[in-house]
Amino acid sequence: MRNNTAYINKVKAHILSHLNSFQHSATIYEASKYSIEAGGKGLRPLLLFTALDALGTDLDQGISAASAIEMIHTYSLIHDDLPAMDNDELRRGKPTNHIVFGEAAAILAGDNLLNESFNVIAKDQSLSAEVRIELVETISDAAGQSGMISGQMLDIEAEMKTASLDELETIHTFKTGALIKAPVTAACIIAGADEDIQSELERFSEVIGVLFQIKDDILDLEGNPELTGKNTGSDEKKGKVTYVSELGIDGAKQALRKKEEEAYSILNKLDDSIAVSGLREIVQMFAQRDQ
Ligand code: GRG
Repeated sequence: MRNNTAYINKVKAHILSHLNSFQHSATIYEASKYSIEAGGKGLRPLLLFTALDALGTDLDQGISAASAIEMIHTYSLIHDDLPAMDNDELRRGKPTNHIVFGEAAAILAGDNLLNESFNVIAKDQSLSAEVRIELVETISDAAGQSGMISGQMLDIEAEMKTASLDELETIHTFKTGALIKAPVTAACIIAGADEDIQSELERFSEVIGVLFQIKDDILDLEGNPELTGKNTGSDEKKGKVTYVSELGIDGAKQALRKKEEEAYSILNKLDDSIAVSGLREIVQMFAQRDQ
């Protein structure tokens, strides 16, 4: 796991070196760089490297896919913070991209990161053309209308009405879950994983995707604003339906524990075939994070 954490720095360096290699606008480069360097935890790259490790594959092979997913995650946060969406002035305790660079540059920096994410994979000569195409298909499915984009739209529409818990789960499966599943699928593609192992690992990623969101809602209410970079209770104040608003704080904590148990039980089943200890640490980290 420690080794995988070092790889997150490699990912950020890889993204910046890619962006710096052929840019024509200093503003777009600086605005893209600002959010890549703004202190994201790198959970999605960490998940990709940990899954690769579990599958016994060289972590260097995951750098382009991990970079692409982190770039898409970063773009989604830049756009999510815009006045037309969540209208947030702080992210990770720092001024949001549009506050520093203005709305037009923030929109373009987000667009830039999305487009360049696929370029990073296309340019990775260490992967076969077939693997690169499969990665582009998986990651664009997760980011586009089959995943995050639809989730974001459903979430915006849900603010106009009272969403049920089922609707909330659907929203998060697409909005947040898709980009948590993508690193695991990407690792399986790169490693050429056995079909059954891939399907169990994907089920695992779906469970920790929900766990991640429940924890996010708990932190939104109880977290330290200096660490999380958000106003405590901010989603509640915006009238959004959350796991906490639906289940109460104790119910949300119980739901979190249930997802933790489900994740561990999948890993216990996989224990004979792959090296699951790093993935166990990820469950712990997702459930116990304070930011
Ligand atoms: C605008 C196209 C578009 C999509 C936005 C994911 C998303 C869709 C918006 C983010 C809103 C949000 C705060 C959701 C809660 C879960 C989440 C994605 C939290 C941030 O992820 P972390 O904790 O972020 O991995 P860091 O800052 O560590 O990178």
